[in-house]
Parts: sequence; structure tokens; C-alpha cells
Amino acid sequence: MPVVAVENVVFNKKRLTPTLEIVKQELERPGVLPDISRVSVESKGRLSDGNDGYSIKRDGGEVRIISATDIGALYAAYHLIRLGESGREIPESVEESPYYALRILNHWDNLDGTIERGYAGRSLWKWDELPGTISPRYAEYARRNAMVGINATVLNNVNASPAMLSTPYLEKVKALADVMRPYGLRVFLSVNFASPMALDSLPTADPLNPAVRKWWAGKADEIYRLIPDFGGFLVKANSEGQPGPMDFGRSHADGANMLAKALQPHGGRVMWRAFVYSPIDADRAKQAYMEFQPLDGQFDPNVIIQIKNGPIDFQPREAFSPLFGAMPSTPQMVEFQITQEYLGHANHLAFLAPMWEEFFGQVEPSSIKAVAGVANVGDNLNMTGHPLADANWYAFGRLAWNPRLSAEEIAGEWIDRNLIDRGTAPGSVRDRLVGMFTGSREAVVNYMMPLGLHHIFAYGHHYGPEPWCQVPGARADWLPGYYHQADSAGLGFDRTATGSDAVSQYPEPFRSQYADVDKCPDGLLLWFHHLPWSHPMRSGRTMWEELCHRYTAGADSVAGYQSVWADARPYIKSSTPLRPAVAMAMDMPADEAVWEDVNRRLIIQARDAQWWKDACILYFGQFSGMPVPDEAYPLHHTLPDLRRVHLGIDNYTNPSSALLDSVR
Ligand code: BDP
Repeated sequence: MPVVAVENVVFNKKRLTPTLEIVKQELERPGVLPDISRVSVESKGRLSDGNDGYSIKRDGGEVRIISATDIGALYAAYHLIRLGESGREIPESVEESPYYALRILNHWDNLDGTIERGYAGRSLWKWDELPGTISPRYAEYARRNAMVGINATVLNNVNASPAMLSTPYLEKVKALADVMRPYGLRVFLSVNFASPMALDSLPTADPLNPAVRKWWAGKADEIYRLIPDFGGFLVKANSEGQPGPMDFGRSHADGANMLAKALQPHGGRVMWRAFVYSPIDADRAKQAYMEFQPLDGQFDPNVIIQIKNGPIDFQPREAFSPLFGAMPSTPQMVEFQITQEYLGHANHLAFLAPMWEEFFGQVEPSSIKAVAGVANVGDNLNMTGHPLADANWYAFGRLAWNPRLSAEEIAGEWIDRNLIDRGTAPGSVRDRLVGMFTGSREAVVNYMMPLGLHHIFAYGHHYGPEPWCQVPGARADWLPGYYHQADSAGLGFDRTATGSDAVSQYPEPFRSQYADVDKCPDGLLLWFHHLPWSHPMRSGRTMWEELCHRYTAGADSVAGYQSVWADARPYIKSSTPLRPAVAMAMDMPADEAVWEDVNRRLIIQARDAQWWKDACILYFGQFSGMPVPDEAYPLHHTLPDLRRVHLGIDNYTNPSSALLDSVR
């Protein structure tokens, strides 16, 4: 295909805003748009609150972009670039507008440079250098968000340091906001509810105390003086030891509304998280609903309740959280996790669009107001650790823009753009890559926690299997036994009326479906039911056999990824924008370096899958009293060996491939 540089990008304005300057630079990059000689951009140029949609009209080699806002024009430019880079024709007419007005990343970055549950290096934000030194990576980051339509970012961890709101840090935040603004990225901050006490020695953080309210109003004024388009606050309160209004005998609504009132004069908003579970008797899966549902209607209009997709915690598969739809008078948003805390960190390929597609199949997209994703971004060369994990950042943005896109479409788009050239790679190579992506999340579910099992990880780092894990003094609901309930009678958590009755929190038709063992989907069976090992499954297998079958299938699929990847090797684009996580041999071309990096991780993933399979089959086999079916052999490890594996890792790093060597 002939590649013609766009010679002419013309605007309906003489003076270009910083955003339109970016539009110009992007479209004028040589080779970006095949066959296009002229682009005219008509942006009405309203700064904010307009819809950032756009239309694109093509007439032969000429393209017109029409948008209400400059950011809309930027999104249109990236749309054109996406088409160009993925080898697609520019259609005669494109009409796009974002489904959700707020499409936001949540960083769990700490001020000391570590990232909670981050696996792509250290924080991208170099707080020590800011505001004086502005790393070029900030703009690179903002650009990558704008390319997929993400328009907001929370810079710091929900386990928030009060120092985030101190004046020196706010000046650093301002510097970041200034870089991100032209890319349409609005900055938000996570706040620590006890900040007035920690920063200014107030005797209380009681949300009804006038001095506390004044403190927050003053802090909001200070922030908006520095950052006029500041987005607002994200709050984790009274959860996992974080301070909150309940420390002062007040409710979540009291706390959220106090912050909302401080932000309201400036147009800011509060995202108040519903991730709460106290060590009480109730099933952890029920607690957020119990605590929040009764508060429906009590929140100020600029408060939005941020709910994790599932009721436990970002497991490979969860039922959706029953809180969705249960607070009709309160705006809600979903929190997805892009970083793979429970899905193999940056070592495993787990393309997450199918998980989010599944969520939107259960929770009607129009019933929520916004979408947040916990970022998988760090300061690795490629920002995502696993080179293919960029596809999850991308998929999050695409689905926040349009939740009706299919996982398969998104995978295809991403692969064509980043991995292979559709024109030269054989269709079968592309099809197998797409299949590897779209099947990878189910593969992880199968080799880690099939049939609705959940949270059977090793304590703390959430990487390897430890269904046997016991930690003296630990909270029961942080330990696997709480969730799998394995005994000689069977396996799984009874959440029906005979058990915790969590099913009763679901609306129909889900309630009846989940409660009925014959109607409950296989993928959620052990989430909702404690079933005998001999329970007959739809497949004709017993539950025990099915469990072994799934573990085997999961491990087999990921072992097969290495051949898919080997076949793709000659076709990886030399122009791939992907990079390895860390600098590889300096003389290695990008495509080779990326290929090698991914290959290394696929090998780790296959070994880890075997580890999971062996650990779970051998451990649960002690209870089932039934033989391991032939298809599950060979098992590579013994249970006593696996029980000796204790990963020397913390929350922040990827386990090394040498992990299991000690037990071989
Ligand atoms: C869990 C993480 C923990 C987070 C917490 C949260 O293990 O590190 O702080 O969620 O979302 O997934 O607040």
C-alpha cells in the first residue's frame, strides 16, 4: 500500500490550542495515513463538558474531521491513526461518541515510588523530581490514554498518604495536570479521610465538625487555584484499615457528602468506593451490599459510588456485584482491575476484554454512569511489563468508550495495529493470535480457579496456588479455606438459602438462576453452591472429574500458546510500537525484542499453570477420595514439594521464572 504523508492539515481556526497543535503533529507524522493528502479539522473548540465525539468524512484522498471540542478532534485524529496503523481503510463516514462521559484510570501508586499491585516497574510519577523536571514519559502516557479515549486519571493509591494533599505535592500534581490537559486527561486524587488530622493536626476528621468541613473546603479551593479543571477525589474509607466517617460514628453518606460539598462549587466530584468488608459474621460477598444499599438516596448529586465488578475482589471469575442496580437513586460506576493482581501479574497473558464483556452482559451498561480501571502502568520501558498487557489498557479504554464492542473485535484491532501486518501475515496466524487472546482469560480461570472457585491464592502476594494456606491470627476471609470449603462432603461456598443466602441480594432472573444448582452456570457453580464431589455435571462428568478436566484444559491451552507465538514470529511487524519491558540487547530490533520478551513470559505461564493444576488437583484430591482421571496426567509435582514453595516476593514484583526450580 503506498504511504503518502499528509501534507496538509488545515484548521478552521488561526490560532491553535495546545490540543490542536497535537492533532497537527500527529497527523503530519510521515506514513501515518496511507493515501490521504489533506485533512481539514473543524473543531468548535469548546473546552470542556461538551461531548468529545466526532465525525469523519472521507472524499477520496481528503478527510474532514468535525467535532464539538478540540479533544474530540484529537480523538478523531487517533481514530484515523488507528485505522492507518492497523491496515484498515478509512470509511466514507464515521460517527463516534463516547458512551460514558468519565473513562478513568486508577493508579495505586505510592509517594515512595512503589505501586501497590503493580508489576511493570516503579511508579511513572517521579515525585522527587517534580515539579522541576518533567519526564517526557508523562506526555507519552497521556498520549496513550488519549489514543483509546481515556479521559481521566487518579494519580495515587486508594490507600492514600495524607501527604498527597500537602502544598508541595499539589504543586507536583499541577505540573502533571499541565502535561496531561492537552490530551484531554483530567487529574483526580485519592484522599485519606483523616488528612485534616495528619496534615494540620486537627483533633478530629468527623465529617460533621465545622472545622473539618472548613479544612476540606479550603483544601479544595487551594487545589482548584492550581488546577482549575481538577476532577475530584477518590476515597477508600473504613476499608482494610483506612480511616473513614465511621471512625466518628458517621455514615459513608456523611463522609462522602462532606467532601462533595467542598468540591461542588468547583464542579468536582467524589468517587466513593464500596469496597468494604469488616470481620463480621456475614459472608464477605454480602457485605458491601449490606453496608451501602440502605444508604440509597442519601448521597449528594456529585457523589458516585465506585463498585468493583464482583463482590469479593477482582478474582479471575466472579459473579457481578449485587450492589449494581440496587441503589436506584444513587449514581454508580464500576471499577475493573487492569493490573493482574489475581491473574498472573505481568507474567501471564490474560486478555481481560472477555471478562469485562461478561460483566456488561449481566449489568446493563446504561445502568451505570462511568467506568474506572486500576492501571497496569509502571515505569518499565513499555509501561505495562508484559508487552501484550498493553492490550488490556487498550481494551479498557475501548470498552469505556463503547461497552458494546466485542472482545474479539478489540483483540483483532489491537493485534493488527501492534503485532502483525494483515497484508502479509497468513490469515491462520492472525486467527490463532486472536484466539489466543480471546481464550486467555478463560484459560487462566481454568488453571487457577475453575467452576466458580475463588481466592485460593497464597497469602499476601496473590500469585501462586495455596488452597491449604493457614496463617495464624489472620482474618478468616483472607484465607483460602473460607472460600473453597473443601471437605469430604464436597467443595464450594453455599451462598443459597441453606448457606449465606447471598443469592437473595440478586435481582431476578439472576437470583433464581444462581440459587438453582441445575440452572446456575458452570462457571459460577462453586461460587454459589457447596456440591458433592460426585455431583453430575452437564458434561456428564462428576464435579471432581470436571474440576480435573478444567485444570488440565487450562494448563494445556497455555502450553499451546508457545507454538502460536512461534508461528507468529516471522510476521511480527518491524514497525511494532510495542517494546519489551526492559532494554534487551541493544542491537536487537524491536520486533525480535518483543518476541523474546513475550516468549519468555509464555514459558513462565505454562510452568505456573502446571503448578496451579498440580497443587489444586493434589490438594482437593485429598478430600474427594476419588482417583485422578487419566486425562489429568502427568502431574509434575508432589503435594509435599508444593507445600514447601514460599515465594520470596512482596506485593510489588513479578516472581521470577526460577520460582519452582527449588522443588524440581
Ligand atoms: C485488593 C488489593 C489491595 C487493595 C484493595 C483495594 O489486594 O492491595 O488495596 O484491593 O481495592 O484487591 O482497596
